[in-house]
Amino acid sequence: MNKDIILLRTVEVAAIASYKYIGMKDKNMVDQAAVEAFEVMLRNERGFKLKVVNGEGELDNAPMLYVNQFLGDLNDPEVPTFDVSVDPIEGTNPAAYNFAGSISTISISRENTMLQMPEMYMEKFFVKDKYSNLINLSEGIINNVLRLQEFENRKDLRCIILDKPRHNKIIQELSKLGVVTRLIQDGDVLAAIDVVNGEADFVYGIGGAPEGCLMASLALASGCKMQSRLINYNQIWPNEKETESRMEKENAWMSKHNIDTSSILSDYDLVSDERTRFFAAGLTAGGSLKPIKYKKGKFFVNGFMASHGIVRNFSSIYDVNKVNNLKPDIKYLFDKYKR
Ligand code: VTB
Repeated sequence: MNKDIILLRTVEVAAIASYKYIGMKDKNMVDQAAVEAFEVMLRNERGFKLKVVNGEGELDNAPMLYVNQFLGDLNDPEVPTFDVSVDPIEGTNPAAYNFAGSISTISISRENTMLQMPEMYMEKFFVKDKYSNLINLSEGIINNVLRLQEFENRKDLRCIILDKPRHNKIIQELSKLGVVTRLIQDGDVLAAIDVVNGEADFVYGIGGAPEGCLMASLALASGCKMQSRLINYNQIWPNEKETESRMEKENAWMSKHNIDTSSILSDYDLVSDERTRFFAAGLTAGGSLKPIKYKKGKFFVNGFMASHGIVRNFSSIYDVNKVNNLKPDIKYLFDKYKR
């Protein structure tokens, strides 16, 4: 079967599996259900191999979807391998507390084209396709916004930004410039999907670096644009116990890759493959992706896919009885994660 459909189905089923734990205040349970769904859905697939480049962490602390794990067709040396960035649940907090923002997502690209990102913060600027040639993050976000406003000849651009204390000042500045901000608690990958779907003009803010690869794939696959810059832990959390040890790891990663916190990274620096593909499904979702609904034996899930400049939004219906008859792997997950 076509790997695009397989991956789309995988994120949809991962979202359905973790639906069991929505609102139960337990981030790990939500995540584990989705992680198992990925493993089960991909283990028997033939014709391609996936190598986890950005996943749940290193093998020591992540038993599944760990960095360098291979999934898919492990027995046939002839099949092509793809690099993968995967976040079984991006936004475990919104899922655990049942507010908008969580999705299940994966992106793939040709082997050895994805940068393995450090566990680190990243300043990200993701703009709609029309602005692709207009941005330059090295000039700072305000100068970029002024340029976009001039280009549009209006001030009320629509921006999505994480509502974190670290963004208080910039949120004020953007508002003063006349930008209409939408504040989200979590989930900047979903926010980028909203830009692709035309619900906002740009996403700006400091979030996770590994998710940066997913957003880079989305930008390349949809014709949008992303620029980013790594941010040291002490810039966000100067006084934490782990600040020093995290900084050591961050700095080691950066010197190994000849990147520092002034390097502006384009989407292509993170994923050097124009043919990268991006997949997502809404769990608690929000914005342009609807949350999962369950009614009378059917799951209603919003899926999303971007590749080669083609953007697709799906409304998928999983009839539990029919699927159970036809797909033993999904039946196993439906039974185990029945709510
Ligand atoms: C979160 C999350 C984002 O980055 O903000 C996280 O909601 C890091 O920020 O979607 P905190 O440490 O302040 O939570 C993301 O996961 C991804 O960029």
